[in-house]
Amino acid sequence: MEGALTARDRVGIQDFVLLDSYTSESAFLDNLRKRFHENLIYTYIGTLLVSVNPYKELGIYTKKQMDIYMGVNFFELPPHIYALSDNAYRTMLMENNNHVILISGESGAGKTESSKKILQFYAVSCPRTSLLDNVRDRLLLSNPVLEAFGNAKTLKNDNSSRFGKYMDIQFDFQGEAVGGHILSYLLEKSRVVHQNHGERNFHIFYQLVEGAEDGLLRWLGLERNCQLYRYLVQGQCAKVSSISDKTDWRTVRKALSVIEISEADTEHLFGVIASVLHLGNIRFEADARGYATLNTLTSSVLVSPVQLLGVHVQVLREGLTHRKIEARAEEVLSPLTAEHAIYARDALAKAIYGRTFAWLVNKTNESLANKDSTRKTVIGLLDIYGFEVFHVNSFEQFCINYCNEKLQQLFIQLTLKSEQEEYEAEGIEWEAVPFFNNKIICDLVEEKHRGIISVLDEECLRPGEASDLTFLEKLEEKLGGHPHFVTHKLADQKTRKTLERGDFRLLHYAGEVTYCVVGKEHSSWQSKNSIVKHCFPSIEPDSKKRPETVATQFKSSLAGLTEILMSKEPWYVRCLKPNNSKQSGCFDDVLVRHQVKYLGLMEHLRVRRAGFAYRRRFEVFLQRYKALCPDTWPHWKGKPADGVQRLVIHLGYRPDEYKMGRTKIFIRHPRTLFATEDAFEMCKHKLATRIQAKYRGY
Ligand code: AOV
Ligand code: MG
Repeated sequence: MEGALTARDRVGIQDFVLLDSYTSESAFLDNLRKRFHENLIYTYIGTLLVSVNPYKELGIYTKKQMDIYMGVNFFELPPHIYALSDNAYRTMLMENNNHVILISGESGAGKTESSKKILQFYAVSCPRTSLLDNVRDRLLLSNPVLEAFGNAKTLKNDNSSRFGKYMDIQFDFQGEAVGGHILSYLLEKSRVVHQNHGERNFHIFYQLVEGAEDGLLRWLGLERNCQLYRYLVQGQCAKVSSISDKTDWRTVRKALSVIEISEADTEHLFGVIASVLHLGNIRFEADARGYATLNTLTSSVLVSPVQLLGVHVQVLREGLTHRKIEARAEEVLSPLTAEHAIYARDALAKAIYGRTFAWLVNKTNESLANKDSTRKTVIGLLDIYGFEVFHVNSFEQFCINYCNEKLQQLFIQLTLKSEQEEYEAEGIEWEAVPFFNNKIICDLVEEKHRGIISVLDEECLRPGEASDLTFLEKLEEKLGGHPHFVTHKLADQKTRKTLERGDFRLLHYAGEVTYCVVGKEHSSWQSKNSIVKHCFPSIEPDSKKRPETVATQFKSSLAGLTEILMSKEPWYVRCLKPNNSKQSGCFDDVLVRHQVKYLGLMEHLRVRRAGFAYRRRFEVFLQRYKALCPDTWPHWKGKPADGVQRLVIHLGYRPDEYKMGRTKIFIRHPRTLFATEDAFEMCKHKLATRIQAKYRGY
């Protein structure tokens, strides 16, 4: 019928690899947009999953949907996060190895939601023995707990992750989820004491004040009114329409008991949280010499934190108004000015909160730990804070965006670089696909002796002499010539956008960000406070070691993370944000095009399209499928490559479907492998029936 749309016209295609004009960005975008308006938020590029945040509930995450996707070949059903989860899971079982699902995208693109859907899929759909039901509940409920303490409303996202999270889900040989382990990365602690306009502190504070039972509030010395606490109102948006703090409080309470945090520990936990709120309300006055004192009114404010933290009132008073100086093996107390006392108070609040978060992650891990020592395979889930640019960007954004650079670098390494290098190494004819390698930006940040972090470290070792401005000067001196680095002096020449004196700008893979260095001294050192030591003796860092800056610690923890990720077989979910107003049904072409570009999706598609979806070493391939060909069964005596050749000819592979490399066979489409896998299953089944029949015959 003329004018009628075919299904393909209407809903687009579900794998970009099949797109006719696969090099055209506009065609790519058209397909995404078409699907988005049909509520089809998932599209593949081969086995990579592209997801566009729908900003509305779609009803595609039901138990029924999970069942549909469980155990079905990847390309037989419409694209779904469950299909990817299931594929990773079955490959893990089949090959008995570890996998990792890397979820990336900018702030608000849907990473955390994706990771929750994946976890739910594993916890709900995998085989189960009634024995371990509680493990699955704990896995699921670890989420609301860590989100309450580690997520907050920002301008980009009402539930923004303010820490990086890597979680291993452990499976036994039968494929049952039997345990988990969480690693957390750099929590944005500054939020505890300061929030920008339109942002909130961590959810838990509001949940506590809004949701806690009257008795608990009284015991904590709190009133049911967020407006009374300075740490809660700086962003002027204590209430958020999309969030119900009361309901969330109940969920968190239940979750805390499911992950077996005792009543006593829970009490202590809320005691610490409440004491942070009390600390925030402490005010200082200057005495005649300008030194900080606590006025009488404030002294009564000290009562609650003193009780809740279990420190002596004099210790807290001194801790807030004095600084300890070590002089000739002696400790001397030196008084602080009123202004510095505020820094001391805020540093204490941040440190307490940070340690509490670390404690909570530890507790959660104890509860998720699998005590059985048999070997497990794992699927790792990486959900970090996404790339973000605000009006004012500080040290925290610098760390977050650096983390995103590292993840992009890993993606490039694994999919674009090593993939192409492998074809070359294996002697497979290949036309190189050019791509932007962001290694240059990673180096700019982390390179030894000349990267930004290294300059920051140097400056931090010169207390007293160094300042924000000398730091900037050093950066200018060392990095002035770098194409991705701009300062005030250089701004005009490079981008023609002016910069404030105390700022520098990085040209990140995902866009330009201007960072403000003012106040960096206060965010770059680990605080060493005796009160914190007293409250959290077990997780206090070793004081004998040379102190490291937060940035250096973060750099090494990211290096550790990269190693973990590299040791596993990767799967990718690339999340896209359709608009900047958190709205459903609105697809902003310019915004999405920008993300498609910087995420390297076009390049990925080109490599995928021209390349091979599947590859295995000859030995491994032969070992698995040798029963399918009389020539190779039960043993192949010749070279493995020849055996594989014999095998695939017998299976009827077309010549354009596969290539023989030097050590591996490369298969173009997954469907070829699926057909082989199906044949293998049939063959196994037949063999088993034959053996059974023989057995019965005796
Ligand atoms: P993020 O994790 O990528 O941002 P989230 O996963 O928190 O982003 O998603 C932001 C919001 O978008 C969620 O709170 C949901 O309201 C909505 N959303 C995302 N994915 C879906 C989906 N599949 N279905 C329905 N709604 C969705 V950040 O942590 O800020 O980097 O740092
Ligand atoms: Mg998130």
